Amino acid sequence: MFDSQIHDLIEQEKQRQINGVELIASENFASKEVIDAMANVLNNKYAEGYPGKRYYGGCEVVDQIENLAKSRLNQLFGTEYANVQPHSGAQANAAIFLACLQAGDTVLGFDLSHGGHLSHGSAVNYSGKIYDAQFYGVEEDTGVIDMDKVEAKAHATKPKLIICGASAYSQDWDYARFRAIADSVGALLLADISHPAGLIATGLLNNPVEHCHIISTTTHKTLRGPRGGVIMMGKNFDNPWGRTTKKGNPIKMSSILNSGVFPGMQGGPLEHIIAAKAVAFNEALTPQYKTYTQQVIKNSQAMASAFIDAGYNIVSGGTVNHLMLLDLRKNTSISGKEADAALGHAHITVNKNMVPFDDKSPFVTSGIRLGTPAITSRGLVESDCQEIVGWIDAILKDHSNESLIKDIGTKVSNKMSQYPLYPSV
Ligand code: DSN
Repeated sequence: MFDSQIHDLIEQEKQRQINGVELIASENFASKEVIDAMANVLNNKYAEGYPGKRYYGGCEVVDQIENLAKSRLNQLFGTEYANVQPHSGAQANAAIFLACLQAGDTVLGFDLSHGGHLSHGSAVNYSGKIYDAQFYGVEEDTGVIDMDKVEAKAHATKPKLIICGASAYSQDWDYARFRAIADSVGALLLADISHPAGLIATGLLNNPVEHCHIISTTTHKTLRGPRGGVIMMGKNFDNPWGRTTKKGNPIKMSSILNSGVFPGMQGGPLEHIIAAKAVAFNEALTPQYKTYTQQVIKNSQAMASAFIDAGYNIVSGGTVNHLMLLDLRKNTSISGKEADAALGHAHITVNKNMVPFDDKSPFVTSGIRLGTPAITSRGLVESDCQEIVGWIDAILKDHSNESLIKDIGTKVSNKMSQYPLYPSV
């Protein structure tokens, strides 16, 4: 039965995406091939378990798909272990917590209000309710993490798991130092690279693989795949808690993490999404994808420089990755919420975001987060980013001026009509 209501709403969303400048740092435009790999008969298959060890018959084909996704992911990051079943980044992290921790154990993560992630111990998330969550943050004057303070916090709180990774941090991570700190307190180290994964895969940022025991990431941000999550390990090692099989052999971490995902956290894997992950990983192995990630950073840095030249304050002073956090308190009187709404009316999509040491609530905020993965997928380059900053600046300084916003909205749509979203369709 043709569902005209849903069809029309999908069309409306498609037009919104086509006409707008998409600056949400965690969003991207997956290729048509990735989209197609999700919308097919794989949706119909139950496959609880893992390839070769399923709880359902008829898994011969999906076993091959899942194995292909795992081997491509391992090739992309140079890892030895991959689990491609997590439905999201938050569920990947939940499975890791379940596998590695007991209720009440201490975890040390990056403060959500400084740019961290909900699933790294936030009080409103399972991770902060079930575990004893401790946090490190950035310095108020620099906006950068002080590793000596991370070390002191780790020694004071003795976490079982330390997490590095963020949702809104525009500097790179010192994974080697984090590992030295983790070793000094006997903690496991998890890198959640959901945001910069694609930039790490192509060698443009520090690589956590040799330093961190476990790595999690989403697959839909800079990696430009379907919405989902994965877990990896550079090396598969014996579990550190002395757990053994019935025969007395040490249990490998691969088995413990696999059990954390299924049956610990999830039931049946989404094999259509896993197929799309495999397609995206294959794309990420190409030279074209590396060129794309290089352009993402060039665009981000062009945008950051233009904001700084226009007098704005970027938390941490700039960016080395795909995103930046604007602290609107310096030279505007607008809140993050107002900025998000005003820019949205001009078809420029951003998200309001807390800035470190924010005096406004998470629903209002003093900042906006901007990122370049999506506009770079559309084909925009540095000069386009400078033009977009000019539009944003004009709106932030005069956000009640409806005719200005309308005029910029028209310019945005005209510009984006030159960059077809799916040219082959
Ligand atoms: N919601 C994602 C982001 O925007 O960064 C994190 O889960």
